[in-house]
Amino acid sequence: AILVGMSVNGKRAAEESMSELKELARSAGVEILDCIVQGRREVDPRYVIGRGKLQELVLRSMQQMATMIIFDTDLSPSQARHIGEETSLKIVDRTQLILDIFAQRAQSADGKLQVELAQLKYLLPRLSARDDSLSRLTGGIGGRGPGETKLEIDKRRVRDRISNLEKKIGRLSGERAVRRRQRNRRDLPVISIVGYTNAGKSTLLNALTCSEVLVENKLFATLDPTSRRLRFPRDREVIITDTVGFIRDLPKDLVNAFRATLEELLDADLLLHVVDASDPAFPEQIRAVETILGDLGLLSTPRVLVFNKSDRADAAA
Ligand SMILES: Nc1nc2c(ncn2[C@@H]2O[C@H](COP(=O)(O)OP(=O)(O)OP(=O)(O)O)[C@@H](O)[C@H]2O)c(=O)[nH]1
Ligand SMILES: [Mg+2]
Repeated sequence: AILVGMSVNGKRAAEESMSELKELARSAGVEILDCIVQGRREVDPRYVIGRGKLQELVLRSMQQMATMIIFDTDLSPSQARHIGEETSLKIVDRTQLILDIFAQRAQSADGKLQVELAQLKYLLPRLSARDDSLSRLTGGIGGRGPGETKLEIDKRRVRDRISNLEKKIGRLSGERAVRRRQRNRRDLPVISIVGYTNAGKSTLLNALTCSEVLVENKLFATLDPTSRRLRFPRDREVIITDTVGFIRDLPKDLVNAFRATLEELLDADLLLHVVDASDPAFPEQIRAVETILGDLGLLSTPRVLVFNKSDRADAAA
């Protein structure tokens, strides 16, 4: 794939964003052939990077045998369509890439349901955008039923599946609430580990509780929350929970889909916010995590910042 970024907010921001996109691509198992950051005063409404630049990009992709272009911005349904029409390459945006990683990682039944819901929600408006001219043509007849087009059927199927998934996830969140209440009755304090993806949350859980949950140098290694008991020397016991990592501009459908698992955080008596101190972008990452915590209504929970990877922090500075 060729990665394409835009620097509308200055060069530094674009470069940091591009290095994160590289990490995302790597985590998704995509081979990166080239990275391009284009300086533009504003986003081209139709082709994002401008038509001339896009044609240049198509040439370059042929030389490098790339089959995919990954945009570091989110493409509107119509931009994706226009760019797709102009090239014969697979066009992927940042949200799609994140959804793809989640889909590859989802292990548990719960995780799979939640990812599928987010993917379908992303897909739905894109089905209708492509269908634009078609629905205008067929709409006038006022016919449904036998005259229904394939795309309309597809759309209806997707919608049915979405409401089906939402019901299942709703039940799930009910079950989790019951489980949490039982746990709370046992009156053990709950500590939740939160933080930017790849900051070292699972590593911390393992270190504190001598467990062996999956640790990987990839983004979004953890999707499903894991709880462990931690006994302090003087017989005090707490429950400690590892959660899915956050990222800047986390797709909203994904946050909503993962609400069931993120609700676990509501019970936390203390949040450990793990920070990768060796990443030059860590201040932005702290802010991104705090924004998401705010969206989840968690800013009143006591929080401790944990600066991790301090062993590498000096090398980075
Ligand atoms: N150098 C260094 N590496 C660390 C440290 N802590 C964790 N890592 C590495 O950082 C990578 C990510 O660690 P994880 O524990 O999987 O991170 P996470 O926050 O759980 O990540 P996600 O679940 O993907 O969001 C792994 O390769 C760890 O070995 C540390 O203190 N120093
Ligand atoms: Mg993890």
